[in-house]
Amino acid sequence: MQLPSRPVVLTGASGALGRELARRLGEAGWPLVLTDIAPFPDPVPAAARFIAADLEDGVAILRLCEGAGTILHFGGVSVERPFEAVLGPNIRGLYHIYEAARRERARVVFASSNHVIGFHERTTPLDAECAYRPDGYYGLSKAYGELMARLYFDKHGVESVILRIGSCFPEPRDARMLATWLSYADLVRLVTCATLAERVGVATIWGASANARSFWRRDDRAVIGWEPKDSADAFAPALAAKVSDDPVAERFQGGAFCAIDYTRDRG
Ligand code: 15L
Repeated sequence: MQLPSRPVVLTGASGALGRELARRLGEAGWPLVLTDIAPFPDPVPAAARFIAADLEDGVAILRLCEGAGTILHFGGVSVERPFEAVLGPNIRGLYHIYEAARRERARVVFASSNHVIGFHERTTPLDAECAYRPDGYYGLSKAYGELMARLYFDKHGVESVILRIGSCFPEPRDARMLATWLSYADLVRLVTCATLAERVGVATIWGASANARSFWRRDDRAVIGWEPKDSADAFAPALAAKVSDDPVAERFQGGAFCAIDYTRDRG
């Protein structure tokens, strides 16, 4: 595998996806700078180092990004939380990441989420340039991140690959994930292509494997030369009937996140 010529910072390294990326890219010999507010629970790969940092500490983020060519931004709050809990890591923290990218002329690979469009109905197929319909404060913070990517490209030429991740787990867990699942192996290939592609501008890509039931269609994957190799389809016999008893969760693409604190008339 081709190696990045400059160090690659990975935020959120101690989270589930961060650990997978650290392991797989570390095995390939990538020059990684791993960071997280939580300790890194695994052995640090040979060509990597781990630096604990809080995304809210702008000086620490600038320091650990020194010399970086790419920032894989997987840090921050990754599920629905109250506004005040999302604000620091996902809004101020994201600003620190983009300021570091601007200073280093680095590319950002941003772990966005399907929750930026969660309130679209499951029956509506979406292209990447569809309207934002965030399904909570978490999804809203990711939409802010996607717009931050636009701002920093238009104003400063900072390139971003926005990964609108569906459900990235070892295996799909329910009927919804037959549409939204992204395998770990497809994620690693996606991040690899996003890092190594020549020129990307701002590219937005649905982070889902090749699932026949997908809600998502056109995106910018050709820009980075990525195609998923895995699929949730083989899990359909086991999972097709695994649905919740909440009509709001079942109606919208964001699933259970849509139903959290939902006070609109359901009638
Ligand atoms: C996400 O953005 C979350 O980080 C993850 O925990 C899943 O809930 C996923 O979305 C999903 O929509 O399944």
